[in-house]
Amino acid sequence: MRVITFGTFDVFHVGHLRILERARQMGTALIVGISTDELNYSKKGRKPYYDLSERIEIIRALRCVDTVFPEESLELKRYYIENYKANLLVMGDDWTGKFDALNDICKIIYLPRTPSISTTAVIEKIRKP
Ligand code: C2G
Repeated sequence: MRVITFGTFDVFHVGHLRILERARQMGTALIVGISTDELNYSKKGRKPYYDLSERIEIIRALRCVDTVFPEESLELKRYYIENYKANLLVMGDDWTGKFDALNDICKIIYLPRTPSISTTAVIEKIRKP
């Protein structure tokens, strides 16, 4: 089973690590689409703290990750899944139901997010005097 997942993974934290490790355990290879800075801006209305090349470098270095590529648009999932020959799409449960239309080409699993941690919370905590 080749697993694919997507995300920005800005200011990498343990919630990111856990979903990647869980996704990898569900198959034999893990492919990760990393949102471009422009896609993140369109999703969240702000530039990521780390730019795409830094985020790619970090994710690529993880033991649980086999392949990384830039995710340029949310609408290109079908193309990416076919291109990377993935047969399982894993997403955090904040996306539950959003990608179900792809179930004709792959299995889809939404995993629970790690509670109480997010990139925004980390940045706010560091900023506090
Ligand atoms: N995540 C998690 N627990 C957290 C925070 C994040 O499990 N506490 C998961 C998210 O559910 C997601 C992954 O980590 O599956 C990456 O999170 P983000 O960088 O916030 O990615 P997101 O903006 O959801 O991008 O094509 C879809 C998008 O590109 C997904």
